[in-house]
Amino acid sequence: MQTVKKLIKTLKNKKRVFIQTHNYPDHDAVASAFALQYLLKNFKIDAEIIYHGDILRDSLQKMIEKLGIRIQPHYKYELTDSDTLVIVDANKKNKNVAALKGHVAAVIDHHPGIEHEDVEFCDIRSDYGACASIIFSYFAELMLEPGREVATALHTAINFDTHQFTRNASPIDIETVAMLYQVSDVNLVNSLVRNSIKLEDLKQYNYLINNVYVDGIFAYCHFPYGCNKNLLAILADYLLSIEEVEFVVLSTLSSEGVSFCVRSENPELPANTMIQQILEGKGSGGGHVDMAGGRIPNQKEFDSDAVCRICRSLVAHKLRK
Ligand SMILES: [Mn+2]
Repeated sequence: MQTVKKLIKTLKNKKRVFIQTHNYPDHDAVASAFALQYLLKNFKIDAEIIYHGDILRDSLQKMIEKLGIRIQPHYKYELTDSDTLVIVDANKKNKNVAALKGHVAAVIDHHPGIEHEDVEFCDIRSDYGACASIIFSYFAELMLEPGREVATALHTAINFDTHQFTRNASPIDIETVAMLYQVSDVNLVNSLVRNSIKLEDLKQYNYLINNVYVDGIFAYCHFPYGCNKNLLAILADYLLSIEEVEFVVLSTLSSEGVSFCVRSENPELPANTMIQQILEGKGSGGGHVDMAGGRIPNQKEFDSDAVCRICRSLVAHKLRK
C-alpha cells in the first residue's frame, strides 16, 4: 500500500496537475477526484478535474451542482506533454480512459489491475468497494478533516458503487461511511441515491420488460435504439433484483459501437472474465466479478442473437463444470 505522502511529493512543483476520471464518469469517479483535489489543495497543489465523454446521470449532475464540484471536459484545457495526470477510479491504458497528452504520474483505483512501471504512484486496492474509500484513507492518514461537501460526495459515492452495501462492500467501506456520516449532508446523500431515474427512463424499462430474454438464471436484452450507459447499469441491477436471475448481460448501440453491461451474483460466472470470453475476437471488456462492462467498436461485428447464444452456452458450460 502506498502512502499519500509519496503522492504529494510526486505532484509537488509540477506545472499543471489534472485529475482524470474514467470516461463517462460515475459518482465514485467524480467524488474521488473532488476529494483528492481538496486534499491536494491543502498542500498547495492546484489540480483540475477532467473527463472524457459525458456526465450521463441527472443524479450525478445534481451532485456536481449541489456540491460545487469544478469538473470540465479535458479539451477545455488543451493539455500538453508537460502536464501531469492523476487517474482515479480507473487505470492507465484502460479502454475506458482516454489517452490524453501529459504524463500519468499516479493511478488510484479499486478495480483489479496492474501497476505500470512508468507511473510513480500506483495505489490499487481491489478489495475496496469504492475508490472513494481509498481517498478517504488518505484523509485519515494525514488526519485531515474533509469538509461537508467532500464528505457528502464520498458518502454518496460509496453508496452508489457498493449498491447500498450489497456489492463488493468491504468492512473498510462500511467504517468509512460510519465516519463520513457524522459530517456529510445525509439528506442530500439519500436524495441523490434514491432518485436515480427520471420519468422518461420508464420507456427503457418498458422496452426491457417486453424484450428481455430469460433462460434459467441468465437474462439478456439488447437495446437497438440506444440506451445511455449509466441507465443500462441501473437496468442491469434491476434485472438482477429478480430472484430467479443471477447473470445479466445488456447491450446497446452507442456512438462507440456496441456497449455491454454485465452483472453477476453467481461466483461460477465472474462478470469480468465472462464478458472477455463473450466478446473474444470482436471487442474487449473488464471490471469486477460482480459487475463489468465491455464494448465492440464495430457495430457490423455485432449480432444480438449470436451474443445471446454465446452467453447461453457459456453459462451452461460453466455451471456444468
Ligand atoms: Mn468506482
